[in-house]
Amino acid sequence: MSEYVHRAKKIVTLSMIKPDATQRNLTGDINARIEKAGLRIIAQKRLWLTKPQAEEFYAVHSERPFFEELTQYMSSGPVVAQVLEAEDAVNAYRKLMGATNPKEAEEGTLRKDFALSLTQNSVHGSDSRENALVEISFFFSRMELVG
Ligand code: IDP
Ligand code: MG
Repeated sequence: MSEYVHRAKKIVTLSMIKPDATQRNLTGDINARIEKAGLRIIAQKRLWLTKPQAEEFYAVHSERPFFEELTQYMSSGPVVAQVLEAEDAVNAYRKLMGATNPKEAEEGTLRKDFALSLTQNSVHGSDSRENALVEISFFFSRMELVG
C-alpha cells in the first residue's frame, strides 16, 4: 500500500467537501483554510456520487440508523474529493474539521464555521492512516497524486 502513495512525501488523508458546502460555493474558502493549516492539496476532483457509490464509500456505517439519510445526502449533489498531505495529515485534518456534530465543534474549525447540521456537516476526513489509503484508492489512481 505504501507503494500506492509513492509520490507523497509525508502522511496523506482523504478529504471530501460535501454537497452542502459545494452547493454554497464554499470550496474555495475551505481550500484556503486547508492550505493555511499547512496541509497540501496533492490531488483534487469534483464529482457527483451515485447512491451505490455513496453506499460503498460509507459501507462501514451500513448498519447505523443514519445510513439511508447519509447516503441520500452524499449523492444529492457534487462533492470535491481531495488528497491532503502533511507531517500528520490524518490528525491535522480531523482537528481542522472539528467534531462530527457542529454543535460540539470547537471555534475556528470548519464544521463550526460552515456545517448546517449533524448530517450536512460540510467535510469528510479519514479517521486513520489505514482507512485513508482505502478511501484514497476509492477516488484516485496513483497517477493522480501529483505532489
Ligand atoms: P465523521 O465524518 O466525523 O468521521 P462518522 O461517525 O464517520 O463521522 O459519520 C459519518 C457521517 O455520517 C458524518 O460526518 C455525518 O455526516 C453523518 N452522521 C454521523 N452521525 C450521524 C447521526 O447520528 N445522524 C445523522 N447523520 C450522522
Ligand atoms: Mg468517519
